[in-house]
Amino acid sequence: MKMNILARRSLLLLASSAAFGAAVAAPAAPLVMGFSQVGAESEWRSANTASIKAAAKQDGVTLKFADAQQKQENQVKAIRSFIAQKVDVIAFSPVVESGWDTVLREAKAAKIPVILTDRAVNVSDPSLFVSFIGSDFVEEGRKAGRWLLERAAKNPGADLNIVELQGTVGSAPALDRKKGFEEVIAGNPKLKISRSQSGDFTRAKGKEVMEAFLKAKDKKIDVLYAHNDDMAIGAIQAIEEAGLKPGKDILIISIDGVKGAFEAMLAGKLNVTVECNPLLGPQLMQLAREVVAGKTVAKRITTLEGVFPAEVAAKELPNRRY
Ligand code: GYE
Repeated sequence: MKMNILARRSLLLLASSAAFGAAVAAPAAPLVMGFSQVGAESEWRSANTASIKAAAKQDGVTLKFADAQQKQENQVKAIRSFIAQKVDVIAFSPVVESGWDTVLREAKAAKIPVILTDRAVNVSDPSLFVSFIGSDFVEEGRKAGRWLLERAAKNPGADLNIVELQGTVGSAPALDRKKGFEEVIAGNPKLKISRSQSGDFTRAKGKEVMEAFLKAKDKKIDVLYAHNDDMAIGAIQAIEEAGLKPGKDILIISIDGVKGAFEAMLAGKLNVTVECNPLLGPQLMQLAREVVAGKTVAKRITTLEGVFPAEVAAKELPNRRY
């Protein structure tokens, strides 16, 4: 791991100025971070990007930011270019979980520490990254499932047919949100997922896939579980266009807690959103400083999050920061 780059740099500067008889320390060079973002697929992602950029600015970190447009190959390219530029630290939000071993080994060989933000990776050697800062997606899925269990308990007897809009195939939040939800609803045999497909975390895809679910018409749909708010919002449009009432004819559960979800809840079209906090910037900058200074940091840093049913939407909307 790189040891205390900033201290080393200011020492060098101090030594060279001392040689000219000056006793003042020149300011330390700013920390340089290469950040590879997933893309701009959702409201959550835009808030996450804004948080990272603002925190870097506030903290005096030079940020090299690359948008991968939801493609792993673009992230690999960006990471390689950060290595070539010899940045102090690399941070990235991996679009999918697997396929990172090679490029992360290259970063390790170049002695550049890597921090994962938001999404996790599946690597054989955990020393390929120093820390992971982000949400517990399995727990978010469980929270969504628990809301439905409680709701179903108020209506004993009825079977509920659930359709699921998954996030990006192979991504940590899609895999984990599915797992957590399924684990909880397994507690009630009347709750069954009949269809499940990816909507890639976008509104447009969420709408398109929901249209296909509705067209199938083999079974009445009672519940939609969407892995993020944007897909739920897209699906709401599809449901309305099919002449049904979202939030009433079909119960809708989603995840993120973005403003758009609160507005949909106020309009009676969404029943609940599980919070996933995208404002990771300040924590990331602090962590990067500690890592570059050679401090031992926690391998896993989890963000704190709540659940917001429609009943509290009006009270909570003014407090929302994303
Ligand atoms: O839920 C979704 C976004 O990785 C937690 O990615 C993030 C997810 C978020 O596109 O809206």
